[in-house]
Amino acid sequence: ASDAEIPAAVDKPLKIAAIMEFSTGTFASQYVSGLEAQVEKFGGEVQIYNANNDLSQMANHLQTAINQGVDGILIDHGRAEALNQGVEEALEKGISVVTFDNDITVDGVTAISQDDYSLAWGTLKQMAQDIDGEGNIVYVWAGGFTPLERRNVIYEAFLEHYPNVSEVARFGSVSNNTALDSQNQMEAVLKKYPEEGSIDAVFAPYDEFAKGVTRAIQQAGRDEIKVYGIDLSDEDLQIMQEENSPWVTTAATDPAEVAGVQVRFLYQKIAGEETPSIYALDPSVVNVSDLPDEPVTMADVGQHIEGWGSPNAARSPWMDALEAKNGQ
Ligand code: SR1
Repeated sequence: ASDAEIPAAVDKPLKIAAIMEFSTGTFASQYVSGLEAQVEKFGGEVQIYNANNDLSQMANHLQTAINQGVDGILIDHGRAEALNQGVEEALEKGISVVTFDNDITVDGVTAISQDDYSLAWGTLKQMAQDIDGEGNIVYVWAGGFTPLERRNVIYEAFLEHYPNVSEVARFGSVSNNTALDSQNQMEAVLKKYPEEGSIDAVFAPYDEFAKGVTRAIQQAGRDEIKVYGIDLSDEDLQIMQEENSPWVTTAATDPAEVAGVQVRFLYQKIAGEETPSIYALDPSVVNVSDLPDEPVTMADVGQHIEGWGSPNAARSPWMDALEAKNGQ
């Protein structure tokens, strides 16, 4: 462990609030585990507020955290129009704020992302190569979520760049059961396009979308249709590694690492250190063909995918000492 001096402001059990728009799905559960692990390593306590996809509830949760006088606030998803006012109030009261996956741009806040533009391009580039720049595709998408809006910018550019690729169907919604909804919606599309070769690929830029469409394709016996997703979890890896799985490519970062970076920026802020206004983690493209035949998990995916993970982002020298002091 480093012997760097621990700043007094973080050398105590801090109270952190995590204000989340939703907590369903394997991305969110890995993200929450990552938050809890990093805060615990620093000897703090994190309270998770889940708004169940309700933006006004999210704003209420933010207000509650401010009123409780927490030491720092993490915001996950949500939209500026609902949260800007609360964020400004938190800063006025001296509470540090770090955001992830939203469009909040208030001075003094650090906003992190997974570089959604690279995520989308990584998986779409692989799709373009696999279908040789032409074919019929299905797009799964829902508006109103900052990461999906950013991925959509790249999708629109992709369609312009590949004029011989046609979108034959589009659907999508984010709910408490996004995977099942996507499965049902994909089943309807498959009924509308029953002939082999009528659909070449699906772009499903959220793993809950990708899981659902993969199940629908498998159950319809239409394994010739390939799925290009975004995100990765143990469950996703298992589905992708099934024999002849339609889901062949995904682009992702490690959600637990995203959370770790967000917590570390927050502690840096509380310690009075300079932090950037924006920070984007570097995603990787994961092709099933790059994985071995044996089952791979999130714990060992880095052994097969070059550049996976960025464990040292937002790490100050005193963080080792703080973790050692808290027995981690
Ligand atoms: C509804 S937004 C879903 C996305 O949030 C995170 O950015 C994950 O990557 C997921 O795809």
